[in-house]
Amino acid sequence: MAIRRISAAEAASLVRHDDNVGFSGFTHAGCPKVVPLEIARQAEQKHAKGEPFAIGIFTGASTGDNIDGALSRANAIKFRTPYQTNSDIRNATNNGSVNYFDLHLSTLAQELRYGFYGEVDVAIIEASDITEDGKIVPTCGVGLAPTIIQMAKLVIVELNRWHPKELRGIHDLLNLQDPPHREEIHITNVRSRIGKDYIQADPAKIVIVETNVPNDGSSFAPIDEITAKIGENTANFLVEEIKRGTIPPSFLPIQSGVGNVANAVLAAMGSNKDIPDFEVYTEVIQDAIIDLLEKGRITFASGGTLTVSNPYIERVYQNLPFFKERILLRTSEISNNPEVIRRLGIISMNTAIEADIFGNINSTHITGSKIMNGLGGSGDFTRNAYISIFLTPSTAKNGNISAFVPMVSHSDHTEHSVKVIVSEYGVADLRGKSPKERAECIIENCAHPDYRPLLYQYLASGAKGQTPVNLHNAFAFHKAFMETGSMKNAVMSL
Ligand code: 0RQ
Repeated sequence: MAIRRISAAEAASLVRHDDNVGFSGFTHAGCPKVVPLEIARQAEQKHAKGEPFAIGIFTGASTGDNIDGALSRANAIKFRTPYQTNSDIRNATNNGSVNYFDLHLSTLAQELRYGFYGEVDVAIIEASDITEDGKIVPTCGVGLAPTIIQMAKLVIVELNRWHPKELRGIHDLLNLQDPPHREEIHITNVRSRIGKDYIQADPAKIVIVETNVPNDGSSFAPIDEITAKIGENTANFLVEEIKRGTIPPSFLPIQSGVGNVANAVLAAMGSNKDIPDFEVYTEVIQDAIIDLLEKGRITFASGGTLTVSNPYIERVYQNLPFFKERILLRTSEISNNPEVIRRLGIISMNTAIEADIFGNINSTHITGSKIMNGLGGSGDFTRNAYISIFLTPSTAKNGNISAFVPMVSHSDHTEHSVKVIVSEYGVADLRGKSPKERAECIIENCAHPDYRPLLYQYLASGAKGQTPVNLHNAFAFHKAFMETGSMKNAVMSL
């Protein structure tokens, strides 16, 4: 029997108040676009009638505005995990109207299967193709799709004709076995394939909504002087590591984080002649990776998503056979898997919001309390990398915020996992250094010169001990920013 085709409104009406809903995709790529908008519209109608309506949301990572934006504006979110970047859901989270909990992206699929977060009632999946016997081919981002399809009682497939059905073959899809006898994940190089190019679902639980809607991929900020310099410093550091033999001459696979800084660093690596052609094993494939695949500087990219701007996705789709030979899209459980990251010897490069002078990193919170985006995969990679690198401009907000502070206002990655920090001023190689040596290295090489005297003052005020912190002054920078609008006005009590 053919799978039932229904309208988006009819599909949305199958989602009930209090349901837990899993959405496919990772960032805006691969997310369903039409049904969530309808869910938001129907939620507003229910609220107007005084009826409750809110759902729990599981995703691969951030989503498009049609999910996080529309559903938070409609007050239709019971809880949300993991990682988000939409300003409306960020505001709703920070004003307490959305319950958001953050976790390492690699862990969510297995924790869903373990039952930590209850049932998955509905899976809503964007597909580029589907067969009548239930073989679902995702689009340009995968995320949790195999797990939520397996667990859900109802699978709503948005068959989006904007994506070519010839995408089939670009994915490597599977669910891992559960402990205690999980076998090794047999990925021994970035090109290894261990799964299928589709997800099998029981056709009896599928309904299809046909759509034709473009991605909402916006462009990256142009590379400016500061991000270009961070890129150059990172590339030069990697070249020196090759020269001293700590990175093999054939090089190692690269993970690069999300955002403008990471995009700029990849571009700088691509134009540095002393870095050999390289491979990428990452979660987010951004614009710079497409440029470098075309130039042959990147020879293969394994990721979880093609989070590229729309002109770039069109370039990929116009030359699909070329890119299918060079790109593999995996689930977040595999793209970010600690076992694989450790085995392949990934060099991780992620962006910090702030770092403290001892090497602890805050990737997620502004002045301790307000969430920015979330942890994403930064922890999956940082804790398991061959070398973990953090990148950051030395200041933010016209120089009034120093990215290097006495103590981070929120801690995501500890001094034990962070090996190298890079700013536009230079590179702090923290390997083999005591906390005091790390502090001097970070202040001297990475902090903005305007903040170095204050940071040295803080260090000098530190208590005797292994780590010279001063609990009276630890948040002097943040306090000065909150009270005067600039960390430059920090006062140390000595
Ligand atoms: O704000 O946009 O208002 O100007 O933060 O900063 O410098 O443009 O950097 O786009 O690379 O994002 C850490 C947020 C950096 C991101 C973060 C303000 C700054 C600007 C953005 P404006 P930039 P990026 C893989 C890995 C965590 C998840 C992760 C992120 C805005 O990289 O979310 O690594 N990382 N995932 O002005 C106040 C500070 C600030 C500050 C920067 N100290 N205080 N504002 N900003 N530092 C991907 C996935 O997991 C999917």
